[in-house]
Amino acid sequence: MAIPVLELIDLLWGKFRAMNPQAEQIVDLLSARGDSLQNDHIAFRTFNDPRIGVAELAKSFVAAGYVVGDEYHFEAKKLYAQHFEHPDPALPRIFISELLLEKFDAPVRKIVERMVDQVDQQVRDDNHPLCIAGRIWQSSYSDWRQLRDVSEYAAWMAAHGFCANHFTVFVNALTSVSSLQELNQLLVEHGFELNQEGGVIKGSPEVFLEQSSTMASTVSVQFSDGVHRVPGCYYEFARRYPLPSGELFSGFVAKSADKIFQSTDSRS
Ligand code: OOG
Ligand code: NI
Repeated sequence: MAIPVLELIDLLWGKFRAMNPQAEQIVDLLSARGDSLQNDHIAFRTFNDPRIGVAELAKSFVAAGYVVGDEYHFEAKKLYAQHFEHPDPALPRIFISELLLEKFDAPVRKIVERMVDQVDQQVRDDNHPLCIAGRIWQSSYSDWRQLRDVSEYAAWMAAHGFCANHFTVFVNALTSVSSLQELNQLLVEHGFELNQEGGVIKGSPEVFLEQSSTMASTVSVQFSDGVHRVPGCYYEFARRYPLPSGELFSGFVAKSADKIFQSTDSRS
């Protein structure tokens, strides 16, 4: 029997919260204002190696009834992504991206291959889904730095592996703020640092989606050559607008997502 998807989401949330105290503080802040939070989506990252690619990560969600919604291309960041949605609107969307390894030179591919070769296919089954497996490889801080120079995304993967990269608050369901602007202002007043890339709010009502996110706070990671502080996870906020059909837009906007990825950029 596979882990029921709600249980899986709870487990993912528990790990995300432990790694990202910001999230807990933001939940507390909004709860104290009478809001209970709904998740718009949960995002995962991976490499396009067939052993661990988008399709592999999506397995536990597809088994639970999720279907592919749309796909997205990020030329400059060398990424490809798909989103998945469930017929039950109470379940969050799932956004999974993968780094296109063939677009990197041999030394970079070698570092990633050394990590992916450590993934034990034997321990993967319905009860041990890849999406929650954590960092199932040894990597060094020197690998991290080398990867960071060509792709912040690759470095993030080397440090953290498989976990929720971010959860996303569904802003439409909040009652204590009436816009994403108002939520952002509240967060800034409480000392949270927001991703400013391309403006705090990515998207607009015209593209039926507005998004903002915190900057990932740094966390200590045990690398094979010592403990180092690197960017961890972040929290995102999304407000959706109705399409001409009256239905809320359910997809993602590549131009906005491109900037949201930078919420885990290192700043030193
Ligand atoms: C994903 C960034 C894109 C969105 O909602 O557009 C995204 C990531 O940082 O892995 O989550
Ligand atoms: Ni997102």
